[in-house]
Amino acid sequence: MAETDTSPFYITTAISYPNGRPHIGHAYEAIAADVIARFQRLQGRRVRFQTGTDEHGLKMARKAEEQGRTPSDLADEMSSYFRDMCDALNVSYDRFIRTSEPDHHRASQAIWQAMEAAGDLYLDRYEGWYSVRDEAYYDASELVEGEGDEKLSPQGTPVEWTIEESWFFRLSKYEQPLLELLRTPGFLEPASRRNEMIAFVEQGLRDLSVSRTSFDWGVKVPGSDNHVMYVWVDALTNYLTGLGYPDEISEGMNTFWPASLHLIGKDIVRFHTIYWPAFLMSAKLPVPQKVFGHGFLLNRGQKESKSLGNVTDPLELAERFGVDALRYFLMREVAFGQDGSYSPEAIVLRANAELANSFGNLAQRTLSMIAKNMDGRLEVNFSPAEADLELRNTVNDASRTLLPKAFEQLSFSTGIEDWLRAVYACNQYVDEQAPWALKKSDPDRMRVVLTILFQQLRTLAIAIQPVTPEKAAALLDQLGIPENERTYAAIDNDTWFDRLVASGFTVAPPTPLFPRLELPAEGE
Ligand code: ME8
Repeated sequence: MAETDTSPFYITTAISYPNGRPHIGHAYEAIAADVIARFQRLQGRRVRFQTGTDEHGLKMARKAEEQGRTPSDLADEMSSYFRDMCDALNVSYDRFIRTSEPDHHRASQAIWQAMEAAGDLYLDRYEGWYSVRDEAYYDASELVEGEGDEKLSPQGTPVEWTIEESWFFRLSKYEQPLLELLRTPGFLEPASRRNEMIAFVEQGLRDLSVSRTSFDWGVKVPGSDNHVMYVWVDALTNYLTGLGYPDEISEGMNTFWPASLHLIGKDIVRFHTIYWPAFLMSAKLPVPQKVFGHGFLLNRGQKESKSLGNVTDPLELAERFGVDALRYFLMREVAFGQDGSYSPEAIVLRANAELANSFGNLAQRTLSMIAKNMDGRLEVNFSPAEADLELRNTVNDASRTLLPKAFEQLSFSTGIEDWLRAVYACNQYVDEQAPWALKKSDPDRMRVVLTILFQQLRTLAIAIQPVTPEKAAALLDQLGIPENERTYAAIDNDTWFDRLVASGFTVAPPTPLFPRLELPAEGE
């Protein structure tokens, strides 16, 4: 057995623009990051997990103006919905950061000063295209034609011609180190996103405009009071703020920087794998170990938008189908890294087939038979038959080897499928052993069979905790497993069963874990 890796693990999501309420894409990213954070905790790692809201910039300022309110008022209201969403979805963040917070202004000014000290900032005039929706500068060569002669960004958003005095960052200086970084295996995943970034750097990097003078909703540039930082400079710095940067002896920085993983969507890979590492190199800080750009979630194959009227509130989905069913669906349905689609029907089909009818039913029938036919008392001191050992191997292999290996590689759907195969093996074992028939023909064997199943339920429940934390905990409670014995390493502990029995534990008649969901009515 390999020794447990207890090293620190720092994971972040993108921080969301609170210019509206959270949508399903935000929920998807928060849930995926939470699955990783919980998985790493169960592996024994010391985890720090940060998420939050990105509150500055022109996009926020304009939205607030449209609504006749201040940007800070808009941010206060909307940011609270993002935090509520995380709480409702059981997202176990350690810090929910808001970039309007004072410690974040201090950290952003500190990294600015470090870049200035490196000689990487100079004052000039910016003349070029800017997309407020993307909060991004684009070179004329990157633009595409929209309707009429309207120019659009490569993401299809409107751009406007901008001329203003601006501070510039010497991005061009970092071409070579960035190419080396982008070619480092594992730095940017999935690998399919790598070539695009390498091509972007290879065609030559222009220095980046990093301050604005035409509005003031942002972090002030030190020593240049009429400038606020370009929103991405401060936004990216959030990952340091949460660790106590710039305090020299900050425990957070010493322990958790460089980040183990920035989890983001595919549309903001350029900011995280080109601009961000360059800022860090300039400030003489280590670069993150990995950036993963996940795919987009579509509603029945379509992008959600107000004009199509198909925007879904993730909390409504969670309320209707259950938080864990939604989490399970999102992680199971889509190969992580690729785009995926969801619909109420697809959620119901998966949740019913895999959670209610397979895992839930396995727990329900095993525990009720133990409660009813064995007075809740488990069998001790038996020698397992070959079929029992085989089942135990299958379940252990899925839970201790296959699922963790897949989750380590962020292949959640594969890992869950491995786990599900072990659930199916248990159900097949129930059918083959037919404990209801053994009740009459061989009650001793019935007790062994049900006890073996009880033990497999424990392993399966421990393994799936990152995905369905609430339901897994509810099952582990019913199985009498103490909270401090639910890590992956605990699966191998061979004294747990004797201790449980010795404690006088009995199985109570179970409460169903996953109720069967109803298919939505036509047109929903
Ligand atoms: O980009 N499916 O904020 P944001 C999956 N503030 N993911 C999606 C998605 C979808 N349909 N739509 C958006 C920003 N996302 C910046 C980030 S980080 C220092 C600053 C993802 O609110 C998107 O890719 O537009 C991003 O990772 C996150 O949601 C927040 O998007």
